[in-house]
Amino acid sequence: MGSANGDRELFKDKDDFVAQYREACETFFAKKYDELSQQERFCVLAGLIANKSRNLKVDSHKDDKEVYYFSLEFLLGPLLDNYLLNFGIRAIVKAGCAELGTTLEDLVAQEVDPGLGNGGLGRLAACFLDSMAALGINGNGNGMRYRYGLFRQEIEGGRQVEKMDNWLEHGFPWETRKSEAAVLVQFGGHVVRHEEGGRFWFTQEGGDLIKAVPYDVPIVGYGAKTVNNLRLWSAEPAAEDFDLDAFNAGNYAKAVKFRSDAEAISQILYPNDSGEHGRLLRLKQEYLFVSAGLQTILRSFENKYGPDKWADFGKHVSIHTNDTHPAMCGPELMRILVDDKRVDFDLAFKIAHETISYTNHTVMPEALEKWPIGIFRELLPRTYMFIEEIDRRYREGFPHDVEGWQEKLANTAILWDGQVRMANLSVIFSHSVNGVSALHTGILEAQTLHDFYALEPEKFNNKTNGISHRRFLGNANPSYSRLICDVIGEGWLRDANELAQLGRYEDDPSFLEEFEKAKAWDKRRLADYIRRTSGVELDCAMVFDVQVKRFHAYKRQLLNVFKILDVYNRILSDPSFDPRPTAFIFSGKAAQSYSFAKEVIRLINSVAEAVNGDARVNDKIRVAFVPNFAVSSAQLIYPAAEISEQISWAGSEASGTSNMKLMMNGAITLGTYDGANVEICDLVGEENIKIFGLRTEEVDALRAGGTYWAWDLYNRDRERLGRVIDELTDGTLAHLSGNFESIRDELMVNNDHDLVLADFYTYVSAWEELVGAYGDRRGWNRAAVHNTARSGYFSSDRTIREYAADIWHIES
Ligand code: 26V
Repeated sequence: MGSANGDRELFKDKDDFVAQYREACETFFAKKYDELSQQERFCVLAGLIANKSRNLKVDSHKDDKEVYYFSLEFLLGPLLDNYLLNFGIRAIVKAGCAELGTTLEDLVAQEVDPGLGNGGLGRLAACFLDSMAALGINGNGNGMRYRYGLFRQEIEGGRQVEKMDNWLEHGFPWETRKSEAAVLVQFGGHVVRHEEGGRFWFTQEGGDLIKAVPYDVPIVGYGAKTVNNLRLWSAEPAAEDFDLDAFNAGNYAKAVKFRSDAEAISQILYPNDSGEHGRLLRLKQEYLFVSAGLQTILRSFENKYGPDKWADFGKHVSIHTNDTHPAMCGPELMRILVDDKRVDFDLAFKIAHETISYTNHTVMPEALEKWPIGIFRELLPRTYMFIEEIDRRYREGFPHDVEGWQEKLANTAILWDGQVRMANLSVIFSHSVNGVSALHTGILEAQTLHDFYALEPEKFNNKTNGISHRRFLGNANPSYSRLICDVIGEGWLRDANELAQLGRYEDDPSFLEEFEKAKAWDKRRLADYIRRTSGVELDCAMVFDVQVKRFHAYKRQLLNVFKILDVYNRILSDPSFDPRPTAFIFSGKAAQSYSFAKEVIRLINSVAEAVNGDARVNDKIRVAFVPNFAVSSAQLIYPAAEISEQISWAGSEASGTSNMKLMMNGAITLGTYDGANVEICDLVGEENIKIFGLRTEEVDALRAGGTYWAWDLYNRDRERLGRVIDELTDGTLAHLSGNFESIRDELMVNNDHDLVLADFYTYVSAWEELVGAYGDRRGWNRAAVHNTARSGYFSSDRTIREYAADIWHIES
């Protein structure tokens, strides 16, 4: 792929690159290139590119309006290859590295993978940064610089073991510490009322002052016309409050406690799906990045437009809140405007409301964030007053002429039952609320947020998620990308809709053969990686059937395991059963405290051990669990996949994004009618996807009817389903580290909340039909290429264009 950046070139040619690279080695390490380790060489290369990025003047922002995307998570993944692609200098750098005697791939592999996010939500934020920069939007990220990212996962005796993620060990070459831009954030203390000449105001006195120090990462858009900024905050003590007495008494830990207390705030990333909220430190994180971000934005607005233009704030600034973690943006913006800028209360609310928008990412009731009022008020006494007053006015202004208004008010108030309900806080302070797929937005409107929707339907809109096609096809899949560029050129990297041109090649036998070769190369690459990381040997002639995502009951990795066990049993007991040889590949992390999810990981590894070591079946089926799922390993897995497992129960997965990444790489979806699977189905047509299982209405009806009974399903079929359930506890799978009583209990004692048994038969049949079709290689490859050709819609460029037009009201 050639030059995407036109006149803004970093290196004239390969020789210029080599000369600059050699020179940078001497400047950075005072050593010659040849004397450096590969890790050091990577550092110099990344530092060189990062420096150039920082010094690039922003060439064009299509609109003056600034967007700030507030997110507690930005799951960036490795950056070097992405920068090279966006600058259009991959070919030059690759050739230069070869001349220097190394491969670019090897240098790229040295980069740490910053895991500053849990999964889909954090990766979405990173994709949005890429797209905002590509589209010339003045869009910046605001988040947290965690000292330790999401834990590193190792597997011991089949079990997940969590290890510290010391991602800053070798430094992070893309960031710059901006000490001069630090701001103070106040926690605790008490509120004092002041009055003078009939005017009154409040101050927050005492408590702790924390210094928030920003680290900036330049975000270069495709073509390098736009450089935006990701600002990540780190917490430090506001002053060196060294405890001299303690020090003199030899109590060194106490002497420096002020420092560790402050730094604790940005020390770790919280897992999002363990129900571990209610932690004071998490609330501090949420407030710190909100307050520090807002203070900075207001300061720069004041510098640009003057001290009395606050009424225009919403015309020039949009603040987007990624889920409810930044929900304090509303009351905190009001607090700063009212207390520091002396803006009138009503105007301050109007400004906040005009500026702020909110994306909801889940309808799972246990996932909706709530904080005890007591904790909240004690930590943030002044900000809380704004919540309380807005809640009071909301109640007062609530229409009393609708039937059942008391219940509707109870559902939508911010404060209830001793808690601050963050979703309601977000909705009330925002001018726009969106869901992340058509189905999900429908559920928000009809159920989760229905009482809000009935009051203000125009506030609600859908923005189906998207992914960076540049990273997840361009960077991740060089073999297929090259093939695509050969036939339709490079335009698709800028405009993913151009992938539709691949439609012309769906019936071209030589193109389909080339596709199969590219896929074979990707499968080999993944098989090598799997051998190195898990010791499992895969046969690349097998179908690669992939389920990679966080482990959660609703995502039903367990259903997939049940299918594998059923296939295993049937191969053994029925000589006529001869399914297409398949490699089942899993990867993903479970939250530390989520024991059910961790047991499912152990189950997969136990099944892997049983199956892979059983010569009666292991030429038919193999199972691999790839440890430590992260953006970098994901980029090896997606390209090699042939079946994309998207099997959450209908109505549970808000959107999913691995479904899009896999589809784009030519995998066929085997999925329920859930999240964005519905839209994938619409785009590719029913003959190019395999949909199975209960629909949302059926799930609702089954639950509402109260007639679902797991034991009935068990008793009805002791041969297949019953046998699989028994195998959880009869010793069949106990060799690695014991039986699986708790999983069996979840199904048979808790009556199978996630409907694994209910969807079992339709799922296994759907899988059999799908792999049955694999024998027709031409037909399969046709469907795979068709999936890629229709995947342009899922570029996050499209998603961001929609946010820009409908929510932020800017030109892109
Ligand atoms: C959190 C929790 C916490 C308590 C236990 C149950 C539970 C279930 C789900 C979650 C997820 C929280 C928010 C989140 O990460 N949502 C994900 O956002 C992605 C980007 O929009 C989307 O593709 C995923 O479908 C959605 O789960």
